Amino acid sequence: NEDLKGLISALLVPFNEDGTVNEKGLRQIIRHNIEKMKIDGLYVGGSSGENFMLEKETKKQIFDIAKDEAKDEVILIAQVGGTNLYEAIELGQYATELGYDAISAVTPFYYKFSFEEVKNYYFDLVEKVDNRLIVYSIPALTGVEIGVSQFKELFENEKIIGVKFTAADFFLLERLRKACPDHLIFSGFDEMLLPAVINNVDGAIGSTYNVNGLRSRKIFELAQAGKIQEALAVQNETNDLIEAILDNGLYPTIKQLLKLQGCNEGAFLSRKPMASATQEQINRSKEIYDAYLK
Ligand code: SI3
Repeated sequence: NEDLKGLISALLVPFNEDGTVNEKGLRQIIRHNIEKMKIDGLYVGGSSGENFMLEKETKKQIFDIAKDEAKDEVILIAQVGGTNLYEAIELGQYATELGYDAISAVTPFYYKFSFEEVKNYYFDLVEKVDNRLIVYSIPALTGVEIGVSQFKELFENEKIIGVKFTAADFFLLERLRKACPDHLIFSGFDEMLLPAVINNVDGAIGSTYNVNGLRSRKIFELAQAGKIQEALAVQNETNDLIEAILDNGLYPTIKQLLKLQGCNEGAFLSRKPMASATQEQINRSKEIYDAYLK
């Protein structure tokens, strides 16, 4: 699974006023990620893609566009999960036929599923989809915590090859890395990339790599080379940016920053009920761009 390692942008999706996908803008963001941010891959259909507000056909449309635009230039991972197993299977089969390198699925949320139910969801999914799967663990949003022994149980299925680990629990990350040296671990919090790389993650998947990919790669490479203080200096700069983004509204601000970086075709709105950037947020985004990205 070496081919999946690297720095992967969780793809942002621009929407039109009526909630449809702004296809031209999306294609620009994909090209921008590949050509300017020099990322190794795209994670399509994640939180950053506002995926959990979309209907199945729109999710498929986004998988189509990303594959058509990126072709085989970078790693493509399709996030197909949610609370509907049958939809996840259909989307997983769809993305696999399109040629996606792997699928990923969030732990089912909302209902308080037992670990047995979560495990069955993943095993049912990979039984029906001829592809590798990366578990998407994000306990702060799903409420689903998975411990080391449970990850090991999931990894007993050879098609479940790793996890996108979006948590600030570095004790768990260290234990998991030691217990599962042959499985892929992707860091999920961009502001904690350095400590994750020190813990030997195989890659990182995140929203801010869409606009801050070059700096983030420096963190990765410096840390892997053991230059921790230099890496920390770049993480400090990065976190000034990420803190400003989070204070101003995560996805609306990243969309405005993408516009300022040249992806400016059509509307860059959010999918309702998520609010789009207000004029104040747009103005602040320009200040953030000037301060940290120019
Ligand atoms: O699309 C995705 O699934 C992600 O981008 C997940 C990723 O872990 C991001 N988490 C969320 C909730 O957006 C992070 O990249 C996050 O945006 C960043 O670290 C800022 O907190």
